[in-house]
Amino acid sequence: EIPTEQWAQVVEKSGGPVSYKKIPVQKPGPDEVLVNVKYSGVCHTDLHAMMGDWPLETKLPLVGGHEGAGVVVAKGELVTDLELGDYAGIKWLNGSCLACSFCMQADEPLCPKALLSGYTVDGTFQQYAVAKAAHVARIPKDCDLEAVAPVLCAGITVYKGLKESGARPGQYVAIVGAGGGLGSMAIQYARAMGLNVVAIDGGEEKAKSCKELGASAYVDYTTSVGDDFVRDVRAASAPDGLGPHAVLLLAVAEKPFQQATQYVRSRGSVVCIGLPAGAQLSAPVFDTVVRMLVIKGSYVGNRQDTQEALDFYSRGLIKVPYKTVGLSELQNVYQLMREGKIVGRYVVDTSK
Ligand code: 8ID
Ligand code: ZN
Ligand code: ZN
Repeated sequence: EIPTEQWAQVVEKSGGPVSYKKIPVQKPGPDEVLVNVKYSGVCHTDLHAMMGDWPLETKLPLVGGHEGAGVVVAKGELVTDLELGDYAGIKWLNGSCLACSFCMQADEPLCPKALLSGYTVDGTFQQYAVAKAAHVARIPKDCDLEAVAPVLCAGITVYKGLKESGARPGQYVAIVGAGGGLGSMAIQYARAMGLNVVAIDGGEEKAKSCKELGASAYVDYTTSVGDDFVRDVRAASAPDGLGPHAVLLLAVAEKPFQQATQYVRSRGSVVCIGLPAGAQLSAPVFDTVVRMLVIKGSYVGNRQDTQEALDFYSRGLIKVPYKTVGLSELQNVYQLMREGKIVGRYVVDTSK
């Protein structure tokens, strides 16, 4: 009953657009599963991949997508811990060697042989996608596949980033890009982890959404600028006015990466997660030294982070707004994303 052909969105050349067409269904290798992807979230990374924004080449032609939630419909002979009919999630890290020193220490996103869904291997903007069984997310049967899809990249990534920030319950975290896909998730994970959230983004619609999701304050970067911006973020953070204990940078713009060290609290951490094309990071050495700042990157999550992030979802702690459209409408989603008009996440339904 697995068809030989299926609908997919294919990037034929760097810069796009995507074309909606029929392509063959792949067969899983010995250590792989074939997942009938029901829903896939649309991450800004998918737009970067189509545009060729980053100093890492994609495969071409490319099927993007890495927040795919679906059902296992075939598996290779070495796969013993997943059954046909199980719910599974295909995430950014499609596979890794499991033998290098990074994999051995549960840093598998750093594996030099990592396979990336929707980038170096075909991803989830198709009805049937292949992934290494070791890395697919085990999704509990009582989960709604549509709602859980954005957890598979956005959720895992921000949860890991919050852990990497070192912020502890009761402390303040500034989330930059809080109204977008990762940002909306970050507000909810931060709240569930007992943190106070200062949301930073632009516009009234995002302000409303951030507050509904649990941010205690919102700073609009389009109206609060320069020294005012630094003062406003600090005023909205801890009552002592000394700034947030951590900053999660999720925006797709360089400027906020330059600003964060100005308002973060002394001994605080700045965690870089967003990946604006060609951006540079710079910070004054003097402040970094005498205020003992930490500046670091955080990249998706490992298998344990994945299951923990899903567990927060299962416990009902993560309810992020999403809109669902047919897979055939993916190019329109990219257009809205480029214009910064998306509040929360778009999810595509692969059946239409
Ligand atoms: O593992 C990783 N590090 C990882 C994983 C997943 C995604 C990194 N990413 C990267 C993506 O490739 C992308 O570069 O994180 C970035 C954000 O992805 P997203 O959340 O999927 O993008 P979005 O939904 O478009 O949200 C971006 C938000 O940033 C705001 C926009 O208004 C939007 O809400 N923003 C911008 I653009 N400039 C801003 C500024 N100066 C800003 N918010 C505050 N200040
Ligand atoms: Zn992503
Ligand atoms: Zn490895």
